[in-house]
Amino acid sequence: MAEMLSGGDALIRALEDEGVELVFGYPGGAALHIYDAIFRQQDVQHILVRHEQAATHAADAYSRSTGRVGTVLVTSGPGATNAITGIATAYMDSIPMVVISGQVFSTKIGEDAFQETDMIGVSRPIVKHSFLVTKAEDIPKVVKKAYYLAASGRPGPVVIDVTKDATSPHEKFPYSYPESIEMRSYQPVKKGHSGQIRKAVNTLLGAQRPVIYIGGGAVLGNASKEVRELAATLGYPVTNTLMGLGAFPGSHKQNLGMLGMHGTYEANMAMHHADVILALGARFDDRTTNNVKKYCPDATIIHVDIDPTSISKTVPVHIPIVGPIDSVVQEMLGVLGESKAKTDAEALETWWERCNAWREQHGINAKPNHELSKRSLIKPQDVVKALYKVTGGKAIVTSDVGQHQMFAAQYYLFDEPRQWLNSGGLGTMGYGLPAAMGARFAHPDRDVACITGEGSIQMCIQELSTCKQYHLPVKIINLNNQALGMVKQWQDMNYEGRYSQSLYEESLPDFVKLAEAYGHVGMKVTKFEDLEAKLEECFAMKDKLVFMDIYVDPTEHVYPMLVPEASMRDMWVSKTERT
Ligand SMILES: Cc1ncc(C[n+]2csc(CCOP(=O)(O)OP(=O)(O)O)c2C)c(N)n1
Ligand SMILES: [Mg+2]
Repeated sequence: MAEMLSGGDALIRALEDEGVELVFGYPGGAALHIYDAIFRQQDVQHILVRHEQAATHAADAYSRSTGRVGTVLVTSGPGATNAITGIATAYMDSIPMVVISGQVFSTKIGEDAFQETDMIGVSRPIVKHSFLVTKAEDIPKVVKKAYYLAASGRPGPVVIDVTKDATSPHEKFPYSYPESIEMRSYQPVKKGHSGQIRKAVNTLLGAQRPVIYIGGGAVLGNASKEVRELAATLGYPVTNTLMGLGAFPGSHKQNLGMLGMHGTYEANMAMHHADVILALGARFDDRTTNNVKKYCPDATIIHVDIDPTSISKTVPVHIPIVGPIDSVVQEMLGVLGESKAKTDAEALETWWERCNAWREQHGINAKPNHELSKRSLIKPQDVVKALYKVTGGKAIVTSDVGQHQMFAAQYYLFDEPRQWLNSGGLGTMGYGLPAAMGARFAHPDRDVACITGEGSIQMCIQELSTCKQYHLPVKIINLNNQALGMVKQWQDMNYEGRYSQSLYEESLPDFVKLAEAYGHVGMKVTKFEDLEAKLEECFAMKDKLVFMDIYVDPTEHVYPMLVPEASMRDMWVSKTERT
């Protein structure tokens, strides 16, 4: 006979049956029956954060670093609205997540009850789907559907808003968890169109100046192995988006590096001059295309994506293929294996000569202006390079948003997918520290470093307390330029150096003391000579959270930088040189 459970107990049991190990959350009135159910069991562990935004980022990073669905639990009203930024962050980067929010009694909805917010309405544009649950017996089916929707097709966040009466301990129902779920109106594509795949392979084989352009979809779709095999088979240049870093190894000689706004010179030049572009799980976001009217004028574009609405959304595509990247690329490899035609070796050699010339001309390591560190202030680029060296390139790296983020993406070479965790689409300052927590929960044996800025870290700094409670020895690498550096860079370049609200005067906290106040270790670094040794010391403290406050050159800019509204070959490559 089925066990009789209350809605609160059923919710937690359903999470357990779904295989959920960790829930990041924060309690409150409307969610208290659920929290009582958590207290009475051992299987689902709840992590108490210090702000609901952090719960969403931690769950998001748990998901990004493992491929599993992250889970969040918050109360109604302010708990739910505090989670909104994290839901939007996950939505923009297609991260599978389930957010359970408490809601006022179903009888009170619409009465402006205490802590009532229309969570379904507020979150509507930033969720893949949402459910309002007012009856306990609906809980198991809704949970099953929510996890299926979050993880399948193009992944994304799903909200389950549960009224307090639906979780009442006084009303019980016979519990059973569905084994599978059928949704007639929702059928994600499982396989690409074979005719289109053959057409794409023929186009690829005929290419003279090809580029393989890899996006976050290749990471999310676990297609890294297939993508590597395809790149090896074809021998074509590869570029990754910010979200695609690690899907193809950063240190591989075929990798031209990241493309886009702060992409490498060689990647952006290769894209602009390409005659065939194979986009794999990349969505032609404006940070990677620049002006779409001037985008890659000679290219025939092949676009593989799980989401049909991503095709030709911003840039018209010639050969669309809707399907999972791993299976489509597998099929491409099969067609390539059987094909009598070969790649054009001569054309490819000429093309590689051009790509390599671009690399030598303005490539990321062509003229390291940060060599200057040795004589004066530490250059931020050098910090990332030193971090790469000290961690052997193996750390899971989270980041925030700003110059430090771009330096991290440019100089830490990610060889594995799910190693780089960052808010690409929404660009959420405050993501880095809670993301490091989520990653460390998922990977207790790995080094987790958060490359941040003194602006971003202050947006979720309270999580230092969560790190204390759960003994999370993450390493915070604060590139302290004493400014909202990226804002300041734009003001330098476009507003004649009028630093409107991008400086803090003398108000920054002493981060070393701050870390100590939370029970952690703080270290300040101001000299280049000390940098590597201090980083070694930091990572040697295996069981301690270390906050490294590293003073970097406040005048440094991130380059290359695409010239606004121009094509991909139009870049600033230094403060004074434009292509
Ligand atoms: C929540 C949020 N607010 C505002 C911005 C706009 N913004 C982008 S970068 C940046 C400055 C970041 O400063 P800091 O974290 O110190 O990094 P830096 O650029 O100095 O390395 C700002 C304000 C944002 N991305 N996110
Ligand atoms: Mg800063």
